[in-house]
Amino acid sequence: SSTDTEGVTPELEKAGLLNKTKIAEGGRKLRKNWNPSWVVLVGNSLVFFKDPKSQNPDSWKPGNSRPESSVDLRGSQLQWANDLSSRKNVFKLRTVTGNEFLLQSETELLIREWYRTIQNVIDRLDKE
Ligand code: I3S
Repeated sequence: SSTDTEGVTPELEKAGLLNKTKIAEGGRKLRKNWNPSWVVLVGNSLVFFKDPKSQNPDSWKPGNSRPESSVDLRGSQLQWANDLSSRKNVFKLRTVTGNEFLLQSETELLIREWYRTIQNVIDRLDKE
């Protein structure tokens, strides 16, 4: 918005509702717990919100809403992971710190767009 100081607030790339479960923490396997999550891709981070009130594109802005967690995409890896779930349209995101998440949508086009957009950010960071 016009009140942002230029260069301080990173660019919002994408936001939307996906199903999410964390399956590993620091390389240690976790029990799955699927939940809907409002996912926001901003700058170099993927930010997760669970509060339904957070489900609008402004929620990522500093001070507007408290994220459940956030992931630094630098050095992260994406792969399709239909072998890791009975659900369709699933991919796995693995961070450099060994945290692993599955993200899923009932809508194939939507999950493909998320995959492509996140991969583009990872590729851009790899080149820096
Ligand atoms: O990969 P898994 O272990 O078959 O994943 C399923 C289980 O985690 C299940 O929970 P409990 O077995 O802890 O009750 C979940 O409810 C399922 O959603 C998991 O499988 P899917 O295929 O939905 O990712």
